[in-house]
Amino acid sequence: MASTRNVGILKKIDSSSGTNLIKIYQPGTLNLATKVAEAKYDGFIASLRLIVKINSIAEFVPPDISPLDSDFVANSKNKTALNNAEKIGLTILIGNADNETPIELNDVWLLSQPPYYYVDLLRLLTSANNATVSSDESIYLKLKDLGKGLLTATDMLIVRGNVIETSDYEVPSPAPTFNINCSGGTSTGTGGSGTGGSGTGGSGTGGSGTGTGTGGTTTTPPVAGDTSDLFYKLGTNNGTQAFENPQTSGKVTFTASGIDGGALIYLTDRQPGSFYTSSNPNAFVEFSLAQGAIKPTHYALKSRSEARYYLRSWKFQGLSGADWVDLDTQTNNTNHDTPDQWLLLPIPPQAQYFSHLRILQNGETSDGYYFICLGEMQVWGDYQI
Ligand SMILES: [Ca+2]
Repeated sequence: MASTRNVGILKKIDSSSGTNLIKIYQPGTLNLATKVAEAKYDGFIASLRLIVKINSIAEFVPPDISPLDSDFVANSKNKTALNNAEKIGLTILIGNADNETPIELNDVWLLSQPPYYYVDLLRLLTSANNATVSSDESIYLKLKDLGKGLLTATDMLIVRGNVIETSDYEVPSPAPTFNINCSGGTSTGTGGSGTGGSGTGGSGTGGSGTGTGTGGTTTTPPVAGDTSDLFYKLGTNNGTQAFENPQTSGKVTFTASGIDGGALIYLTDRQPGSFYTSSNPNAFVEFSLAQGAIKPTHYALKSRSEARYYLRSWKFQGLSGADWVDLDTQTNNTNHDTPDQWLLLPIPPQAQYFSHLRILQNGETSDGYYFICLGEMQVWGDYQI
């Protein structure tokens, strides 16, 4: 759909202008704040007036025309007065991309008629009610010395106009922004209600009481292995399709410091399995999101389907600019001690979204060496595209 906008022309011409070409309008060059760089505009000049304040030359004296003068005589007197008047020439020109030198369209004489008067420049461009200026055209003015010099410090011309600009350029729709809640489950509670008991007996009196409860929706922490994590939601397109490993579809890309066993794709396949890096100090497994970023709240690591070489010391980090930021640090965490065992880890509140995160191992495994052995990884948080 074509876009339309109204823009104003306002240009001051003074003694500094000399006989230079003065560009007063080119479509799409005004109102930079609303300009779309890719768009080409056509301009329909609705009004274009020149305010003339000239007092450096002799004031124009209108001819003495009698009501008895015939039209011929009156015209003749006017012509003579204008011819004899002191004046400054003004030329209006139009140029386009194919012509380095703009072409002169019309001239007008500027007189001294204090305090000021108007010249309708639109009439110099067209006989129609508006002048069309194509996207590759520009309108110029140029002063001309007619024997009495040019503008001096006490003179001023002001160009004022209004233009309706249109463009066939379609402003692209902004990228869809959506938010996937990968922050665990939500539960809606219903309040209980109770009525107090009453009773009589002996010398006792029955108790009485009422109870009401209010229901509410709460976000519950994720459970390792659940389906509220980012990788599962990416894999199911936020629950709209059957799960496909997000590494297969390219929604997330994993890399590692080295691979000695299994494949990175096993880390998001929702299946038991065994992957391990090569045994190098500071081994890492990192992933980057093809779209969007997450402000993580939790992550989970599942041990591989074979015993030994459990993770003990590591950092979970997010890439901020060129720096890795520690989101969680574990030192000699001995929770992993059997195959296929999940470990859920909370992350302190973060202000930043990350699209590139990693596990960096900074100590030996349970059995020495520096393998990172994992069966699956998960991350939760606020994910936005
Ligand atoms: Ca797996």
